[in-house]
Amino acid sequence: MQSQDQLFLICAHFLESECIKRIEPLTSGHINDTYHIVSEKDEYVLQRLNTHVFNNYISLIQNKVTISNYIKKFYNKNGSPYKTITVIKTKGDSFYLENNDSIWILMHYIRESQVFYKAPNKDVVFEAGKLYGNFTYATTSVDCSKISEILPDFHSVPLRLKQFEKALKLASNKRRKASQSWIDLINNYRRSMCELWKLKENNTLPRRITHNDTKLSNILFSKTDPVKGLAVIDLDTVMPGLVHFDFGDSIRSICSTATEDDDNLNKVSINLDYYNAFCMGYANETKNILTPLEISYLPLGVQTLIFIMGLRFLTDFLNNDTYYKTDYQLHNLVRASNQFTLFNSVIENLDSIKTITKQNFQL
Ligand code: GN1
Ligand code: MG
Repeated sequence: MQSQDQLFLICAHFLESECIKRIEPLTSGHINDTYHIVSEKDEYVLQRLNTHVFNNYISLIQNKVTISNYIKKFYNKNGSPYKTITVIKTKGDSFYLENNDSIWILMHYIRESQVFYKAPNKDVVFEAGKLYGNFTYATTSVDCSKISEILPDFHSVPLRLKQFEKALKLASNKRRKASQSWIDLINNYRRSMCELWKLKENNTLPRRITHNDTKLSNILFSKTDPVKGLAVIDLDTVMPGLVHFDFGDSIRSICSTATEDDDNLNKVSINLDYYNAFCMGYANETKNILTPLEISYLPLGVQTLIFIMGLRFLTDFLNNDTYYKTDYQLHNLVRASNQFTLFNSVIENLDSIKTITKQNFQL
């Protein structure tokens, strides 16, 4: 955590002539350090990028600027009700390099907004479906070769399995034993969960611009009208990918009956009413652009993305928590258990999930 004095100095590189009134940490992210800045004129989000995770930070910032500018133009042209992020420059660059090791970026804060960590009702879920569907819609014509793959193979199950196996070999007995039931689950599904990645690798499914972190709290909703979505934020992981990554990750986050950190596994399951509402909103925006083949694999996307997150949290637990920020010793194991419980619930409800998907996309 940076001192207030240090943060004031960093802000001055972006906002030379503005008097900063308040700086407060925003603590929900697992990777970067984020702050809410209030000046005499406006409000901002200041972020210190985690350069261990994002070592290709120049490309990350370029992706952010390219995609947000593209979306802004698209929204203006089409009279969209939505907004997007705006990256603010220092005198020269879109970032500030501090002491040759910390990379800082500043964005406008979208005012009168709020985020949800757990969906409060179906209307919010429908709206979330519309916003993430609209992200895919608005970026359909972006040339994927202009956007860098800043975290190569980010959603590759084969890569995540390799990382998991390495961690398993090096893990302490205690952590390995505590993970045992999930290790068995991983081994049962390891083959079937590689299928989506194969479809990507052999170009059976089209490459699109994907957000790659489509959790509920990456959508801003209006403070005064909570069922009105304002903007999709956190464009850190925008890359070329499969639409299934974004659809699956949304369902993982938005249609679970519990948050990702909940340690009461009895509370964790897939909410089918929410699944229906999300599909409805999502299909509204995307049904003219997604191909029937893409639509037919959406349920596999749901299973795969939940599996990946369980795997990544468990791997980090086995590695003694080196990647995600944690608040207590078993935090990553709790998160992994939560995700694998959700995964089992999706498997149990797979027939209904397939039917609801077909109905909404009119297959
Ligand atoms: C991380 O840092 P944050 O909270 O935006 C992670 C995502 C996970 C998410 C789980 C680069 O995102 O992949 O889905 O945590 N980002 C990275 O909440 O690993
Ligand atoms: Mg993120």
